Amino acid sequence: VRASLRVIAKDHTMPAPSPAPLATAGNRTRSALVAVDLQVDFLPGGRLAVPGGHEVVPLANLAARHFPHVVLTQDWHPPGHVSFASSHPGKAPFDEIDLPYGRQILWPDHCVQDSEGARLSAELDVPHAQVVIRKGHHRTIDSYSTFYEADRTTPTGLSGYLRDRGIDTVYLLGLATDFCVSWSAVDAARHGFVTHVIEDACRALDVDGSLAKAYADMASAGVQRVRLADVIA
Ligand code: VGL
Ligand code: ZN
Repeated sequence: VRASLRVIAKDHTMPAPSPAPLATAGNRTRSALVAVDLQVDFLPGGRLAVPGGHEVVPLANLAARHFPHVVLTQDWHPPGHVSFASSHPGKAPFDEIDLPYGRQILWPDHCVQDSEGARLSAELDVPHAQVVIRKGHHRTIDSYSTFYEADRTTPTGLSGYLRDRGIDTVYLLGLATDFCVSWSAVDAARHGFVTHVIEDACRALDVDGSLAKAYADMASAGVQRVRLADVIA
C-alpha cells in the first residue's frame, strides 16, 4: 500500500511523462541493461554510501532509454544478515571473516528488507523496467552477484529470465563497481552472455585494493569496458 501511494504522489508532482525508450524493434532486442543497486543506502547519506553514487542515477535514466529490456537489482538483506558486522560480536565494519563459502568483508547494516535505505533511489526514472532482482535475502549467504549468491551455486533466476527473453548480451552499470557490478559482470560472462560494463556509469567503494582486483577479474572473464557515450551513440 505504501508503495502504491508513493507512486500516486510521484505522479502528481511529475507532470511530464518519462520519455519512451528510444530503442526500437530490431535494435538491441537481444540486449539487457542491468542497473545494479541504485538504492538509498548506497547513495551519499546512506548507511554504506558509495562516493559519487548519486551521479550514477541520471546516467542510468539516460542509458535505460536506449534499452527495451532493463533489469533493476536490489540488495535485500534480512535483519541480522551474515554480511553485517553487527551480527558478529567484536567485529567492526570492513573487518573480514571466513565463512563456509569463503572470505566475507563485513559491512555496516545496509539495505535491510523493506527499510527506507533499501528503496531504489527516488530519482531513478525507468518506468519500462520489467523485473527487479532482489538478492542477499538468505540470512547466511551474501550475494554481490545478481546471478549467483556468494556460495557460487545458488542461482537468483536472472540468467533463466534473460534466456527465456532471448537475451544474449548484457550491459551493466551502477553500484558498486568493485562488488555488485563486477561480481555480476563476471558471472554474466561466465554464463555465456556477451558482457559490457559501462565504466563511467559506475562508482566504487574501493576497499583495500578491491577496485583494481575487480577490473582484473572482469578482464580475465572477458568483460568488455565501454563508455556511456559510445553505448548511446
Ligand atoms: C554491495 C557491499 C555489500 C554492492 C552490496 O552493491 O556493491 N556492496 N552489499
Ligand atoms: Zn549487501
